[in-house]
Amino acid sequence: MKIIAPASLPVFVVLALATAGCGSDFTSTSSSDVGTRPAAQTTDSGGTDRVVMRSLAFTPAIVHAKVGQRIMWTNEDRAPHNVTYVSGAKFTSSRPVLGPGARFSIKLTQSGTIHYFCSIHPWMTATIVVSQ
Ligand SMILES: [Cu+2]
Repeated sequence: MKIIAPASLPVFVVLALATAGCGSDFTSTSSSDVGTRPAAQTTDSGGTDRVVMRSLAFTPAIVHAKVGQRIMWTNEDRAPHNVTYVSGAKFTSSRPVLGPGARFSIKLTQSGTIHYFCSIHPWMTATIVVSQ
């Protein structure tokens, strides 16, 4: 069964604020996946960068993108996940539970560095670096 929630679903997870102070180690993971990947590999013709939730992690953990592009997350785990805003250019977090196979996307409207995490698994942190 697949349920598509309306984009207007107001999801503000207060927990994000409680853990926002622990962001200093955001860049310490998954360096093996970031440095060697050509920029074009994660960007399709529509200007969408894709991030997967897999093995209880966001991959890639750091995405470099441009204003106007979209980011799309796909849950490839058996566990539920979510995309919860922490800091940087504001976006509306996903609904609280993205089940296996579920997708969520946002459009990047301003430059800056976005930090987000999965509030179900708070160690799942990741970053989007948005440039003009
Ligand atoms: Cu999760």
